Amino acid sequence: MKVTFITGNEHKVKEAKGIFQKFGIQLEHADLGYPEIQGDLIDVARYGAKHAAERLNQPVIVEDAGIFIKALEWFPGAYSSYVQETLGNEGILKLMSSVEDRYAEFRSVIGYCTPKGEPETFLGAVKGRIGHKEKGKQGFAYDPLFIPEGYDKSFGELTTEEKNEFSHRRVSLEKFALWYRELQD
Ligand code: ITT
Ligand code: NA
Repeated sequence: MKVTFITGNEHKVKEAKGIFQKFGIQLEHADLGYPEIQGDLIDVARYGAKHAAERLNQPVIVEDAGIFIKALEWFPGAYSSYVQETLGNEGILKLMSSVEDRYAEFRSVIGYCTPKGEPETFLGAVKGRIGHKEKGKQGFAYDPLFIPEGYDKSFGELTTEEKNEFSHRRVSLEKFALWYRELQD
């Protein structure tokens, strides 16, 4: 069983490979780029999957993800990629400097589509909090800031394998994988 993941983010590819291994799915990667419309993660994943499947003329998955911080009215959310490149983690920590409620969650939406079909989406989330400083050098982007619920370590201090046990991406990809396996039978 194979699936093609359209993404420009190598960290996502590495994590997805590890997760799919458990489900007997072989991952192929293509970095085509696809238009990202304005909207929530589900809108972006649906539109991107449909567009990429038509363009490649084969079934594909795409992912739209982000970090949602409660005290910042769920910012940066769908703007996570842009905010990471501009404000960065230092900027987020500044915005949060006098904020007591540190609650945040990562969300991931996988969009799957065939060339002539309608897109399906699969949502995963993981709850946690924003630390008071960056911790760890593993993972990527917001990982050193995010401390999952029930842990003292940030995602930046976990190996890919450890993060893959329960991350937002694990949940969304696992939902997809279970559905996809049924489809192949
Ligand atoms: P593609 O769209 O090409 O897949 P991207 O990096 O632009 O790659 P998104 O549009 O889904 O991905 O942007 C989500 C951003 O949210 C991403 O760039 C990171 O800054 C952040 N993010 C998502 N998942 C993350 C994770 O597991 N750890 C840390 N940051 C994450
Ligand atoms: Na993107």
